[in-house]
Amino acid sequence: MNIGIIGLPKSGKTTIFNALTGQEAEVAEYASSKVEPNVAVVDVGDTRVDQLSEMYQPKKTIYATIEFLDFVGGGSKGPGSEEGIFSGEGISLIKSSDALLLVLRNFSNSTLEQAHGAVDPTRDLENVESELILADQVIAERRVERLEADHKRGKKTSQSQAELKLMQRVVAKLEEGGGVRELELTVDDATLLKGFRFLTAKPALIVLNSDESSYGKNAEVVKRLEQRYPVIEFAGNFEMELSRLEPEEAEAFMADMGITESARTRLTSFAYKLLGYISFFTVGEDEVRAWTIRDGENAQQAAGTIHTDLAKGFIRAECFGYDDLIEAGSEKAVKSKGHFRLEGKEYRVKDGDILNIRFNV
Ligand SMILES: Nc1nc2c(ncn2[C@@H]2O[C@H](COP(=O)(O)OP(=O)(O)O)[C@@H](O)[C@H]2O)c(=O)[nH]1
Ligand SMILES: [Mg+2]
Repeated sequence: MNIGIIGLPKSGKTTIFNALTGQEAEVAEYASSKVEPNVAVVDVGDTRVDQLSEMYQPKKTIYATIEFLDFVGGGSKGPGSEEGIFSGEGISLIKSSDALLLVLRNFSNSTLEQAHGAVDPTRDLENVESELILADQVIAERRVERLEADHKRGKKTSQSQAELKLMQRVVAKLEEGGGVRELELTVDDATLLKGFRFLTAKPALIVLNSDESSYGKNAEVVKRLEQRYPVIEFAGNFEMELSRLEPEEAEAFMADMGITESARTRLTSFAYKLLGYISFFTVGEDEVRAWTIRDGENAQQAAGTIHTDLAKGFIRAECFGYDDLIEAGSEKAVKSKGHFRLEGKEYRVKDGDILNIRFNV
């Protein structure tokens, strides 16, 4: 999974990026000369993986990972421009993200106040959204023009007519300030639109980046923002400091703030739920490993995430649940209790399933 962190300049994107990844990318009040995005891949902490590793004592333990991208932008002057929130290569990178994290400033200091206005996350959200919409409009309108020109020249198929109709719906939706994700689409429509990688089609969540002093006391703002996207509140600066401490040390500070889990853990479980991801595991002496798939995917698709050969030559999946294993205490006990199953291609994999794919190539 790949998450793009976006937002207005100085909303605290890099601060949040550091908090989530434990990196030390430059955080600055003033425009920085840095242009390339910050990128980090982090393990998705999962106590189930820890438990499995304990039980199997494998040579390697591999967690699922999330990649975070922190885009660098100047002012707010429209997409693609030097000043846009997605300046330069930002826009093409952001298009490859699976999901967007919209960081909104909810902290104040006098320097930022002068350059970027008083704290107003709702206004900032509107600004960010209008840039996302604008970027998509450019693409959708261009496509409509192209298809119309083709039709005028007699290059008209039932397929191109269907696409034109669909694109006109996209344009109309964006026109009214909505996102592509709000359109009701058939499977075919969705497949067609996928290729355009519209920004407003991506699942998005808001990080409300609050001042330490107001953290947890922003219920009203949160409620307002939640009408648009799911919201998670962070005290960005504080979380960034926390991510640099040893876990035991961090815990004491977290308790003071009423935070029970690290920003990374909270964001990860939030994102999994929101984006409909689940984990399955493979276990053995060599390796205990977590894999990420979309909820609803079947055993063959799950096999394919491990290796394409496993999907192609899929025979059966040997399967038992993580909870069954913990309850029984060992794989052997799972079998004797009758909780060890053989599943076919179409079996819908559940969160926490432990799979062993039998295949033949
Ligand atoms: N008080 C406070 N300041 C913050 C917070 N997050 C970021 N800042 C400050 O805001 C400025 C911009 O932060 P940065 O992460 O570089 O923003 P970016 O431009 O969106 O990447 C820096 O001076 C940060 O120290 C926060 O949660 N609280
Ligand atoms: Mg930054």
